[in-house]
Order: sequence, then structure tokens, then C-alpha cells
Amino acid sequence: MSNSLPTRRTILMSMSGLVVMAATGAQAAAPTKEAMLMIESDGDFPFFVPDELTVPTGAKVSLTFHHTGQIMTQSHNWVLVKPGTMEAVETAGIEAGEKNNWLKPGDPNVLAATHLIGKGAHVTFEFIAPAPGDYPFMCTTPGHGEDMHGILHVTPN
Ligand SMILES: [Cu+2]
Repeated sequence: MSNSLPTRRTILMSMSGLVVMAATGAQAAAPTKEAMLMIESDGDFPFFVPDELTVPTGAKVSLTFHHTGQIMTQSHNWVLVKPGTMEAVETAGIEAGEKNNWLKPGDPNVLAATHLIGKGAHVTFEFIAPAPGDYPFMCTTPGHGEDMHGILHVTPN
């Protein structure tokens, strides 16, 4: 626990450094590609905004998901899955139940996932962008996946 905090701070500091460089137009080759993504629910409606995201392969991605609902009390998560597995992940998640964030623990079809968050909340987490391709993302709260999904485009570089 005491070892992970400085590491996290270092990552955050290097990210804000990148933002400053971008703002001033300075050119610098970063040793590790980093990408910051922001996504929200469509207010109280179970949709993602935007429903398409793009990152380069191998990038350290910091994704922030904001549940912008104010009335609806159902929770949402953001789950990145292998192509063609959305239904399987949803079905397995329903079996696992809400106590497991509507996700089967260790589900091999899940590449990255946030925990469930309630209205007004947000969550930030990090994952490494997978091999190039188009990957579906979804919310696994029962009944949401049909509308609440999108595509993460992973580019070759
Ligand atoms: Cu949802």
C-alpha cells in the first residue's frame, strides 16, 4: 500500500506534464504512450457519451467515467470486452450478481472494467490499450447493455 502511492503520484505528475507540453506546443517524445479518455452517461438515460473512443495500441490509458444521472438511481459501469462477447459477458455478469459489479470474477472476455458507480459519481482507472482493433465497451447492469454500449478503436500507433 505504501509503495503504490508514490507510483500513482508519479504517473499523475507525468500526465499533467504532457498536458502542459501539448498546451505550449513543445515537442517531446514520451517513452510511454499515454492517453486520457473521458466518457459519461447520457444524463439519466442509459447511453454512453461519446459512444466511440480511440487510443493507440500499448498506451497507458487513464479513463474517467462520470455517471451524470440526477434522477435515475441505477448504477453503471464501463466494461471493455473482447469482440463478439458482449452477450456472454452480460449473461455471466447477471449470474455473478450486483455484489460482483454485474461481472463474473476473472471473466476471460473482460479486458478492463470499472466498478459500478451511482448517479453523480465518477471513477478513474488505468489500463493498457490492447492490440489494434475495434473493441466493444458496455455497461453490464442488467438491461443496459442493449443501449449502453460503444466501440473503443485501438489504432496501430
Ligand atoms: Cu448502466
